[in-house]
Amino acid sequence: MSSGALQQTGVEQDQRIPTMYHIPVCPFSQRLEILLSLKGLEDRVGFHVVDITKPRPNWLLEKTRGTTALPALETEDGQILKESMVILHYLEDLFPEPAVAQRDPYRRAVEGMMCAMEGNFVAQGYRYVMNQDVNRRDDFRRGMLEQYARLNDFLLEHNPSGTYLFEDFGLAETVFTPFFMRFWFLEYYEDFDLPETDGYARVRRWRDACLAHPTVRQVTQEQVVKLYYDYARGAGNGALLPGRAYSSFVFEPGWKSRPWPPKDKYGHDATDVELGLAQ
Ligand code: GAZ
Repeated sequence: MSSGALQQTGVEQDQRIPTMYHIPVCPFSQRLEILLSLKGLEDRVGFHVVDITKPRPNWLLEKTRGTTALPALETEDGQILKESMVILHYLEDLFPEPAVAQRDPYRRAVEGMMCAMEGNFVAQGYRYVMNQDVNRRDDFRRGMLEQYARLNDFLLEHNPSGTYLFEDFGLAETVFTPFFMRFWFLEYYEDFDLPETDGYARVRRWRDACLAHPTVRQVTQEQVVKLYYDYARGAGNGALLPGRAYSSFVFEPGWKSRPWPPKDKYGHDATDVELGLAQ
């Protein structure tokens, strides 16, 4: 569970606090967990876990008016907010102290420009892990490196000698770190890592500091590698692969008890039994 020590509330939750509906190990939800952890406010939001491998319950679809993507936040007075970036800013406004986002207009704009780079970065990493054509591996690797090079250049422009975008781990770090963690699946399934060259030194320093930060421990590398096996075989979002009865995102059996999946994602289809999902 990515909710860790966070409070778990049911449908009959205490309406005096906002409630987050989320999928464990969802990187978009982890952004909100990191933000609350930075503020020391984990207990000010209730967390309700939703199983991505099952159809959404009707009571939840009613709340979201039919959309299935999570996270969704139910405010104290029962309004529904969607989109992790929107919810991040809402929580930042609702609980302004300590500030995680920049307050100065110029700095806020710089932070905003970096956050605006997340979409392409995320999309490239997921296209890469989901690629099933062994002949296209190099194209995806190059595309991923180009994304890191852009981040490197941005950091060199705005804070060449620092570690984070500004002095401390802030909003840009909150937005990107869950994907640095998900991209552990690229190390495992694609043998991808940043080259140890000057062209990536600044973004490497940033990424490594983000990964080492005490507020980002909601998921582990082992958990990401095991749960995202199906993505590495081309099936995203809890979808079932041919010949399989269980998604690698199921809650039971828990990921800790399962063996590490085969590293060669272009090899044979691992079975439910081989993945520790069935006896
Ligand atoms: N833009 C939304 C946000 O909150 O920022 C995205 C939320 C989202 O995609 N949530 C996923 C979900 O609920 C779980 S995490 N999916 C089930 C459903 O029914 O929609 C997905 C991607 C992607 C990269 C990562 C993920 C992912 O594309 O990890 O595309 C759908 C999903 C690059």
